Amino acid sequence: MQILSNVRIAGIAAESGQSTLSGPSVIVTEGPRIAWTGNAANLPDEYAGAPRRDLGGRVVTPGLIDCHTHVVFGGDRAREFEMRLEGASYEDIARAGGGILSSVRDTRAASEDDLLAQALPRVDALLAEGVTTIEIKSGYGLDVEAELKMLRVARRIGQVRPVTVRTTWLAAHALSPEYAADRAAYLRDVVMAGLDRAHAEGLADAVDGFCEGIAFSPEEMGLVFDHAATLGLPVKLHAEQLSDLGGAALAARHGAISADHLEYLGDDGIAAMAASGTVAVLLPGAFYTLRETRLPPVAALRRAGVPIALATDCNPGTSPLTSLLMAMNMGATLFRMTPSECLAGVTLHAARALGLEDRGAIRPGLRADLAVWDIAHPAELSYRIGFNPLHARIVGGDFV
Ligand code: DI6
Ligand code: FE
Repeated sequence: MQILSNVRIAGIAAESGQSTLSGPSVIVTEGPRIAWTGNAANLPDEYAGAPRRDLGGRVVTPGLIDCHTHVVFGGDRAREFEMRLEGASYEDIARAGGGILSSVRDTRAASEDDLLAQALPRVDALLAEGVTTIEIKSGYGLDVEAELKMLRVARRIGQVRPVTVRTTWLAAHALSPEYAADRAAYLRDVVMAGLDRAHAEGLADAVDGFCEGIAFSPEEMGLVFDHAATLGLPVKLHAEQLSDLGGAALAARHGAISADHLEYLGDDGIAAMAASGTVAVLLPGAFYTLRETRLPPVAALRRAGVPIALATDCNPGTSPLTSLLMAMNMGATLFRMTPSECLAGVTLHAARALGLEDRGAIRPGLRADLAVWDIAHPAELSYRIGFNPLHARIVGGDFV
């Protein structure tokens, strides 16, 4: 048991939606959970003897949650970035064997230890900004063994660093070259048979896919989701990133915990997501990198009461972003989300996007995953660009 004293707790006002800050408060943690929060004067006697740590009036938020990443992959795509700036199109690069398939080659060729060593600096950059939970997807293996390898590396990240890792099976990210002539066989032999293996080995917490003209159709993803349901696994979807195929509505029909990207989301998709409680995960790093101009329908999502989350989408092709604070800044500046929406987007709503009910807020009974900041007001987390005011990260009650 410990008492974190002299903290100011960042919250969100119910009526105005603006960020709020409590007066000097205490948070009592007991093991990995929050036991009590409130004004020091009301501290129950049972906690009075616990060791105290004075946090000097600093602002405390829930630990940040990056609910959409592809942080495990081999190699990088800096040369491709350079080629695009020299005039090559995405298609030119793909025809020359680059693009996503170059990441697949590098990921297949890497050992588990190599992939771990390559991913850790990216993970550490996220943790240095107060991230305490991270979702990690497969999707650069595109064969069963390489996909499983990616998720084993993801699990190892959660063992060697103080962070909760949630894993997602994303074999339906792209069609592997070996199956170019037989999509149905890819779905059967790699996506679904591999999912059975991942599930049996405890490697998959959820199932995702890329629903797009250049990837998989809603019909194909429906088959994958039906299979996920037989295993009791929650589903989510990369939907409406480059076009509107009705992916979000499909995901909502399957009770998806989230639909992600959503630049081309229309009213039907919004209504379907609102009805099913599916979280909208917006990914401004990919929007920025691809120099998209079509904005996700933030105002309509807000009106419909769809919870909005923000994530880095950290990946080597379209979002080489390892800063969740930067994603918050982009959520505000590019997408016109309010600072309090941005904060909810990387805490409470990000937890919901992962199906986690035990975190994302500061309340008795929830996990004591906290971030302590050297700021005067929570809006600063979205306002600053490229500045990291983290003072301390607390994971399961421990300062780390
Ligand atoms: N959406 C994207 O933008 C990336 N994946 C996805 O589902 C692209 C991944 C890559 O180019 O490596
Ligand atoms: Fe993604």
